[in-house]
Amino acid sequence: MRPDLFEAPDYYNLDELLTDEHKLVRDAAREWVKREVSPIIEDYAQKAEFPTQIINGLAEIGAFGPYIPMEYGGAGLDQISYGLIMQEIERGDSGVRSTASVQSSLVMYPIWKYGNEEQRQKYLPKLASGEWIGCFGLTEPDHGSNPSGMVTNYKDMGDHYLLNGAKMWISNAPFAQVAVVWAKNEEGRIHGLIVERGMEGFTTPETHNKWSLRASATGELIFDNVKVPKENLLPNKSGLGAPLGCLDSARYGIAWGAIGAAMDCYDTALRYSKERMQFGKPIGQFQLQQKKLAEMITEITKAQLLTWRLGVLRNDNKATSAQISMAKRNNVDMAINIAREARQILGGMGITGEYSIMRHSMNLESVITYEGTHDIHLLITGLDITGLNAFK
Ligand code: TGC
Ligand code: FAD
Repeated sequence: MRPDLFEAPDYYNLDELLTDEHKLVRDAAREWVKREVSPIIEDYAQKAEFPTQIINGLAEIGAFGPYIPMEYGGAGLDQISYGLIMQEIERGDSGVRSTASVQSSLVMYPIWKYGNEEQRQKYLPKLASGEWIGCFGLTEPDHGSNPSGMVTNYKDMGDHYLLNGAKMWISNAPFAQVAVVWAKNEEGRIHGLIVERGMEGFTTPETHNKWSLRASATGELIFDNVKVPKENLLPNKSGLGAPLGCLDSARYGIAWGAIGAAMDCYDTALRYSKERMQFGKPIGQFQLQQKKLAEMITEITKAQLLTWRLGVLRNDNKATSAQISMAKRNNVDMAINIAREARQILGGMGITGEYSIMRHSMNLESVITYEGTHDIHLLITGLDITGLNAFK
């Protein structure tokens, strides 16, 4: 892969809306991605392997629990800093951002919000430092968009719970030490359980042959009469709203992350369009190529404004789930379209691993599917504006 020459587009001077702390956090993440991720990521994607050597660096830039209080090892940052870290990491690769999203919003968040003090003290500092990596088990083979139908269940055996079932498409599963697993009790109520690697009957086979998110490890979680200690139940929230609350936090991070992927594709295509000569001119001088680039920067700028505003609402605890859903859907769709157009600007070179665009393009096929598909997010907005529920 070529040297990383990334320069971030900021067409509407949005830096003026950021505090010094935001810029410091973002610039540190940007430098780290240039130094540690860009030089190796294409290789790892080609090998379909997660680069575990970057885990310490992710912890150091605050990517594990950016908004978790410092008393639990988190970085104690606000929601805009959290978003900017996700943007920079996904500028490098969506799979690396996935690992950070899962760790922060799907593992640390539920332990922080729904766990008791002993659970927070036991797990959060180790997750923040990257000593432990976590995963989040909601999706099942027969229940993806409709997690309320899940069949994974546990029974109260007096001194422990007995967990049975299976989860599918789980990011980080093959190497995670800790899994936050959503399962039904005997009354059919959904609860979160912390399952640890090494518990008898718990296995995590890896999912192979992915064409997307190749630098992220995906797997199954299989529970065959797993004895889970009673103290591993998350006591402070139950029902589908508990896992969906975690998704709000993760979807918000993805909205920022998708901007990073789009910025990288745009920046690469812009630079290439000024260097590549055809018919005696740089291709950037042709009107058709300028139209593509002009539309890209317009869409990126709109997404930046939408997402910054969402960050302000989240800092004030005012963002609704439907607002978060809209930003996730819009920004991922924006990024996938930009990746496709940017790839065309590079002609044949666009399909090679010399440039990041094809990898972003393939990654975004997962990003537009996980954390709620594009269709599901359209229906969430539809329900919010009409009051009519298409899911029931
Ligand atoms: P519904 O009846 O609407 O809601 C059930 C309860 O949940 C509450 N609720 C929420 N709470 C917090 N945040 C949200 N976003 C919420 N949305 C709903 C709701 O108020 C209700 O509470 P209560 O107290 O009345 O019981 O549920 P439904 O069964 O009709 O489903 C709605 C639907 C389809 C929108 C939901 O199921 C959904 O979002 N489906 C998509 C599934 C999904 O996103 N799965 C993601 C799996 S994790 C993942 O993909 C990780 S990728 C990892 C990576 O980044 O690498
Ligand atoms: P389905 O729900 O079967 O949907 C198939 C199609 O039907 C989609 O186009 C969908 O939009 C459409 N559809 C479904 N219902 C409706 C409806 N009511 N109206 C209109 N259209 C509808 N899950 C986790 O729990 N943890 C993870 O860490 C995780 N990581 C993932 C990593 C990767 C790489 C991938 C690909 C997925 C991951 N997921 C994870 C799972 C992800 O959340 C699901 O794939 C997603 O929610 C969609 O579920 P599904 O694949 O079963 O598709």
